[in-house]
Amino acid sequence: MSVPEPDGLHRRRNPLTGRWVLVCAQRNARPWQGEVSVGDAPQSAKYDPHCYLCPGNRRVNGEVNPVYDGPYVFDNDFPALGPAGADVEHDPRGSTLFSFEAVQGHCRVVCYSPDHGRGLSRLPKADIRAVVDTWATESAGLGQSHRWVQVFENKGSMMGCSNPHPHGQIWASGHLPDEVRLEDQHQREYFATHGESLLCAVAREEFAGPRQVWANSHWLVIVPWWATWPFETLVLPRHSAPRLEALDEDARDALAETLHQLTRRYDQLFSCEFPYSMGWHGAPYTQQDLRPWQVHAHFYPPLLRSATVRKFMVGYEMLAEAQRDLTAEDAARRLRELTVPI
Ligand code: H2U
Ligand code: ZN
Repeated sequence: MSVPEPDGLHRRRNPLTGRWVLVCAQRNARPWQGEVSVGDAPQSAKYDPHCYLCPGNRRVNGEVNPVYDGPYVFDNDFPALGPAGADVEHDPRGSTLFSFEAVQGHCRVVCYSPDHGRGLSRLPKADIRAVVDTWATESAGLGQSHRWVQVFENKGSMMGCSNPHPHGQIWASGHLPDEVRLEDQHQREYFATHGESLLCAVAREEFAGPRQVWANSHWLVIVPWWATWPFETLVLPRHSAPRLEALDEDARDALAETLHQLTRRYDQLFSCEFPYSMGWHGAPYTQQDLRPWQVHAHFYPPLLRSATVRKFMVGYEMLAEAQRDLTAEDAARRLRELTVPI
């Protein structure tokens, strides 16, 4: 049984990270005379001759993209991570105050489709499925030589996306990044105590509950109990699946349908190209025991009240803890009650 909405001011704990969020539902009614951001204009052209990512066009470094007809993946021309730097080793002698370690990694860019004007929310389901397959194949490939493979997308200029051509990124690294280290630790601790995967338990408890946005036989979309961003969602498998590449054909088709449902609902919510950062977390590649882990996607959209008014994670959030202005249950209900055109 899903836990109902608590009354009044309270804090909620995120069992994946151990962090807390302060929930002050009544604050969303406060007057707003601050920044009103300008939303992105929808891209209507299928092809833009000036786009670095369109098929057949020249990228910044001079390389020419092939005339691709499905997802297209290439090595990032400006990678944040590369082969191990010089001979910097983890050096505890550095000092306990100023320690450091060498990092090694590989960065790729994934163009979702040749169509410059169609992001995930506008792609047909078969094309979203092709993106799912690409994420899975790339993760498995990079996972052979990296401990962590981070698949993600920054959508919209509000989230720092550098180009409107629908695309995401993959950063693989030899180290386990901080956010994931926390999720790994908490999922393992939960499994050791309860003998069940934490996110399997969450999916079971939340199915058909007040925080559900959408479900099919394989997937569940919820505004998590511990959401910090106003319309944050978590995409969870309803059956055991530690990584994207473990998903069978049916689960991948069902995921394409789920992403179609979620991203279309997002666009409808404020009648705009809904911005977000999203990404996938699955079992780290050095992990022997995969049972604690469930693959899942986090969607972190910045918008609060309209296409132009965003939530700022500033003063209290930076200095004390996350705080949200509407409850997870309200956000879920608003997303759930939208109808999605076929
Ligand atoms: P973002 O929009 O999330 O920044 O992702 C775009 C990435 O694409 C960015 O990391 C890369 C940028 O380095 N890129 C290339 O590798 N080549 C190009 O010609 C343009 C952008
Ligand atoms: Zn383009």
